[in-house]
Amino acid sequence: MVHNKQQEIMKSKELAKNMRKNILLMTHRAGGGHPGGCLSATDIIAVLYKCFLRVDPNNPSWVGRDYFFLSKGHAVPAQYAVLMEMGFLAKEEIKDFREIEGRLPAYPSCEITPGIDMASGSLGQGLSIANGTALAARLNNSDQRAYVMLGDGELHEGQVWEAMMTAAHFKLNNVCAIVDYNKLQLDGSIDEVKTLGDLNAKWASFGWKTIEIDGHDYEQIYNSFAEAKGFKEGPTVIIAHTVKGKGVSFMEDEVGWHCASPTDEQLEIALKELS
Ligand SMILES: Cc1ncc(C[n+]2csc(CCOP(=O)(O)OP(=O)(O)O)c2C)c(N)n1
Repeated sequence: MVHNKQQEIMKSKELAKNMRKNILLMTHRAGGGHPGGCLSATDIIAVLYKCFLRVDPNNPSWVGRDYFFLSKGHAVPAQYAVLMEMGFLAKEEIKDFREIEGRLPAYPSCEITPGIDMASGSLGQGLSIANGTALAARLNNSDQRAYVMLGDGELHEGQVWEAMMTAAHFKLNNVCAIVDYNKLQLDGSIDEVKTLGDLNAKWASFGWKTIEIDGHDYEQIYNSFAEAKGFKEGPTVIIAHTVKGKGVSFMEDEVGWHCASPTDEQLEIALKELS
């Protein structure tokens, strides 16, 4: 892909704005979902899809595609929202979120939704799957890349740390993990539930290249993906400091918005703020 960085960033910002609105519309209509963790991840996902992920909306199963695994699967409205912006899904499908009919189940399904490559919702598995696809790409002499987004609370799962060792052992330079480090879990802060300590030092000691960024700063997001792509010696993790509920004043940093849906009145206020 040839990039004009500033133009790409501007387009990504526009895309993220639409994503945020659609995340709120989906969770409002369904009366459920996880808006907080969607909104913290939105800017990163927008830049990834708009500027780096090699995918084809007209051929979602294209064998040469890059992979994006949303390991924190409860945030799937953020992925549906970007898939709508990219043309994998129609915008009218917003009404189908969490409905039995339609293609937008409450948790990601690779059997139902075009553009989704992993069933998730049970936390902890995405990095292992990214490793597997990255190894397969290597065996096929393909330059495909595997991106995986993990929640900070998700890092409480032991499987993630096994997979971290695996990626480093095989020097999987085509794996890029992103930690959505919003400092909140399901019902409390990360530090209350189980502290992660010096996260950067931990990933580094497991053999990963680490890049720490502000996950809402577009220059930093863009540069981190570019740097990860250029790093050839092993896997890279982008530790992205984010704000849960980012973009909607009354949702920001509020653990209660982990799993909740806005009322009619809250939706109206939120949509105004986002405009
Ligand atoms: C294996 C597993 N254990 C517990 C849960 C319940 N659960 C759903 S979301 C969540 C909190 C995850 O926190 P984090 O990864 O930080 O997500 P974010 O704050 O980014 O939404 C938990 C514990 C789950 N989905 N899977």
